[in-house]
Formats: sequence, C-alpha cells, structure tokens
Amino acid sequence: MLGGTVRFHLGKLNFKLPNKKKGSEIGWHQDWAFYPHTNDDLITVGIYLDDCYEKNGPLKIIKNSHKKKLYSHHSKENYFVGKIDTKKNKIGTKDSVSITGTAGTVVFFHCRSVHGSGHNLMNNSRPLILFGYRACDAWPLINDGNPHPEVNLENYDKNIIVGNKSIKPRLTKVPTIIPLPKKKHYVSIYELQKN
Ligand SMILES: O=C(O)CCC(=O)C(=O)O
Repeated sequence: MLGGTVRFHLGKLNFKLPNKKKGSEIGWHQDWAFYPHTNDDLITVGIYLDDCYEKNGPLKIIKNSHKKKLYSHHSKENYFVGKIDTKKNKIGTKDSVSITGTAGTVVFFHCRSVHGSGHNLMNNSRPLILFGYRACDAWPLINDGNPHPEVNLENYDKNIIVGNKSIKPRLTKVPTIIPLPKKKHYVSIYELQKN
C-alpha cells in the first residue's frame, strides 16, 4: 500500500469513554492536514481493542475521499483547528461508512481520507489504537511532534520497518496547507477541535 517501504510515524490510543453525549466526537478531518509530507504515501491503521457497535461512536470514513481535494482545516479567523466545515464544503457525510467490528478488527485508511466519529452512547468504552506509517521517502514538511529528521536523524531512521534510509525525498504533486498558526499547543485532537 505504501509502495514498498514503511517507516513508523505515530501511535495513539483514543478511548471514547462510556455514555458521552458531549465532547467525545471527532470532527471530520484528513490526517494529511495535520502533517503534510513531500508525497502522500502515508497510511493510518486502526485496531479496535474492544467490540465497537454503531452506538459506540465508530470511526466513519467517506469513501474515495482520499482521491479528492484537501479541505481547509482552518477557522474563519485563519487558525488551524483540525476540522473541516462540512456544510461550507458541501460534503455529504451521510454517505460515510461506519467501521464497526469486534475486538481486533483492523482498518487501514489513506492519510487523505475524510473521517471522524460520533459520541459513545453505550456503557462500555471504545478503545481504538491508531498507528501511522509513512513511506521512507515521504519527508515531513513540518515538525508534528512525532519522530522528525531535523530533531534527531538517527532516531528518525530507527523507525524504518522496511526499506533504507535516504535524505532524498520523493516529491509528488500533492495539495498541501501548512497547519499553522495554532492558537496554542494542543496535546490531542479532541482539545484542538474543541477550541
Ligand atoms: O477515534 C476516532 O474515532 C478517530 C480518531 C482520529 O481520526 C484521529 O485521532 O485522528
């Protein structure tokens, strides 16, 4: 899927606590908007650690959206807020696919896929562990807080799973918007989108 080389990018665990009618949704977004690279051979892998039903607030993905445009994730005031104004962009979110599944279900999606998730209305939590991977020659355009070549190249290269290190990035014609400015430093997507 990544064209033959793989470098670990990031890992995080999104719990979605039980019975949350507020605050547990993730607004529609493209991961690519958070970390543009010189090419878009980046993928996110999600694994449910518990069974996830429609009412648990499953991940929802808009089919084929990775082949379309990069949407603005900035507010009216031009701050990066990490979510898309779906009304303004006339994005039909009703046609999204709900990724439900039993514990251990794995989903792979492209970094430009438009996705989000709703509230967890059930009384069990919805732990979803997410891993990001990138082709070895996809060079990050910004420091997104994950292993970054300019911070420590040796450590950055330790994240290669398949392939060889190289300082020759592959440049392709990809739409990019730098995710700046931000109002402040945010530790999670929940916090960023809420503000
Ligand atoms: O936890 C979810 O449902 C979606 C998470 C997500 O898209 C993200 O953290 O970027």
